[in-house]
Amino acid sequence: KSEQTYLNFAKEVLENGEFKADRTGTGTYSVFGRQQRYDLSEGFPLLTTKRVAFKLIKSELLWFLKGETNIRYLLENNNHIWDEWAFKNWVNSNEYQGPDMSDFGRRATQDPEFKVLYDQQHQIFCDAILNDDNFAAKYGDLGQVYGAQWRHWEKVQGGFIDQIENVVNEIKNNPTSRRLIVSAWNPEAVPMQALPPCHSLFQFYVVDGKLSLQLYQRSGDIFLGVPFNIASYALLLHMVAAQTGLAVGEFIHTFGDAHIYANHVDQVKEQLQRPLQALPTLKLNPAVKSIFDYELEDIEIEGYHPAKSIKAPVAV
Ligand code: UFP
Repeated sequence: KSEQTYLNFAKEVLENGEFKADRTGTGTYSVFGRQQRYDLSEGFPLLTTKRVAFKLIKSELLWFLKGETNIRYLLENNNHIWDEWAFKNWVNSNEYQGPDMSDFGRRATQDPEFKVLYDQQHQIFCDAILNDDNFAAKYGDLGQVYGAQWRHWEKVQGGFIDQIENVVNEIKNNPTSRRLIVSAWNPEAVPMQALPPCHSLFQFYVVDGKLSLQLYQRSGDIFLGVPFNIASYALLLHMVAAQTGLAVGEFIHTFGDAHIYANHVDQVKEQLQRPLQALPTLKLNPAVKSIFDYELEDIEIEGYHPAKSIKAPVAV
């Protein structure tokens, strides 16, 4: 049922989405203002109609929760989802001596000769981040991304706010609160950000011993981004529930601009044809006593038997 909720949403956007130009120049079918509810007691909402790389979701979420903003941790775990943002800072710096990498995202998908050059430079970049501390400090740090906003929000008068620690304590001590909010949206930072937070804000809710989480996502790429985002926040909800002694309730996914890129339409149609499998279950190590102490091996997904992945170009 959970997965059908996502598929129905994708189908509705294919049918009713308005064609809308977008920042990336790709074009999208888009709707504004939608909401899906996933009851986590039905199983863990990791799609089975295509393989979703849970390993990457896990290491990215732990990276956020550690308050890390340097991609080195991700690279150590073979996670390359944030590379482009850091790579861009390097190739735009005057220390960069290699071939011209301007507009590398688009050119790497369109020009096979350029792709070879890009892959080489990308490899050099990753090796340097992993092996050279100074290089990593200079070019691996993404600054104002989720890890910083969640764990050390900079106060105007100096000092920092740890929103995750605060919200976990509030859930324990004051579960009826209507102020259980973590915000990543900082209007002061937005003009400096290459990617202003897609997950602008989330709120927790406790009733009947169950914890629910609602996310407001300002912009969602339904085919590539959203399956990741659902699993990531469902995982966060499980972890916070485990650390506050609550059962899992619902993950409620609320959208601003929800869109299917024009070059994902065939892939979405293919996915809609596929049969559903039973959802997997999530196992968290019960010995972990703090939301900040989870490591990769403490988080496991069981009974995941997805159909094969479906390739699609990422809009950059
Ligand atoms: N996007 C997601 N989920 C994410 C993420 C990005 O769907 O977690 F980081 C997509 C939404 C949009 C693009 O297609 O990336 C961001 O572009 P913009 O800032 O123009 O909304």
